Amino acid sequence: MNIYPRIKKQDKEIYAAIMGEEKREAEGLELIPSENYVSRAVKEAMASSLTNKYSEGYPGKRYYGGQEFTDQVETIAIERAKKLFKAKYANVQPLGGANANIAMYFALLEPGDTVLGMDLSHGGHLTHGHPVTYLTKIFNFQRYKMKNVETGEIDYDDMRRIAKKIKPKIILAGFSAYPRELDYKKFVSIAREVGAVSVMDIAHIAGLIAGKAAKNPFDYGFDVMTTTTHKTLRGPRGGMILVREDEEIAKKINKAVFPGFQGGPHMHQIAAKAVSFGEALRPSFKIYAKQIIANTKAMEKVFKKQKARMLTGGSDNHLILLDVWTSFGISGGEAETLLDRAGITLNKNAIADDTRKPMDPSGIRFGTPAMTTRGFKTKEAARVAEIMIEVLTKRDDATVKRAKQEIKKLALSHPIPESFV
Ligand code: DSN
Repeated sequence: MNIYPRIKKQDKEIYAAIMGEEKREAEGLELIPSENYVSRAVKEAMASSLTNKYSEGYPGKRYYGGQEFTDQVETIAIERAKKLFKAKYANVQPLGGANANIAMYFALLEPGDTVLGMDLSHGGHLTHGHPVTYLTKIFNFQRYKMKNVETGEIDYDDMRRIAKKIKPKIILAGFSAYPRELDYKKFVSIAREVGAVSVMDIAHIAGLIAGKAAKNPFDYGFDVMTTTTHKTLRGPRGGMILVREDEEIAKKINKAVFPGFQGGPHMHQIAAKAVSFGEALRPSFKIYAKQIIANTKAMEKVFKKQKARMLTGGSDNHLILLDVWTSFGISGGEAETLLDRAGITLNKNAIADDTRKPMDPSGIRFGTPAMTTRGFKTKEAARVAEIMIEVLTKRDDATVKRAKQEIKKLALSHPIPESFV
């Protein structure tokens, strides 16, 4: 566990909350597939004096003086990002994934233009055009879906038909709750057929791509990738935009990020991104990325044996979407609360064609990036799945209590690592 002597001395309230979170993370099991644990080196960068500096602009072209070291930091982050993802251009300034997507839309579209993206209920993301976002006041979002929710196959014929009809300016791939790999070739060919820019939001699987455990959309001709840096990639909270090769697109994206949307970049975060990219460039990160998928497969096997309903029939990546309503007769919200009491943190999630409401849907979403960082292998991952099934099936206090004890033991015997090098 980390200690914070100065905060302890100076601010008891915040210290207590931070220590509460430290304990929660140490003793519980994090199964939210978009979360992870960063190294101490990444935390040190985030806590550095770089937080003091304003650096509007880009390396070599800033609006304020005193940029000798911030330029070094941002240039290193950019170069490492380019190498990790085989990109010609990288913008490491977006403050988060939503910011990255918003800047990308404004860089590539005029108001009223159309984007064709994955339906949220079939695995897409709020920023891919959900009506609750302000983006939909400015751009026109149309959706494609899965053809078969039991296999996860996307309806590419329908996507092509819609694309030809509506002539989108962007064809958007990517997801926050989809457990399969996409057919990148098909996306790119449809985008080229209708003259759209192909964009993949890799936020969830960036670490799998960087670790070469998943295909890189740039190898199939995608034009742009947006991402967060804090999920499978195991960096600090933040965003990034990558461009395969088009200089004009890269220029537009830089302009949209700053001055279009953001002010001064958060240089301490950018330094932390650079440190985490350095970690991801090491051979050990490939082993980590492969293990994430092996651990998901181990969990998948247990749920398959139980004949539980997984959306798309299972998973090829880091996450599983389980229909707990059909499989165990409880709602996603109830399952989330029950498992939380057993020390397992995950999230309720809508499933494709859900008959229940978004605030208490039929599914739960969970994954293996954080447990894999803790050193869990397939044996431990499978055991976690067995414990989940026991809790979801029996649901009595004694079972939950027993599960919590075992989860705590498992967690404490796999402490969150301080270093990955
Ligand atoms: N909140 C992230 C997730 O959990 O997938 C996406 O924004």
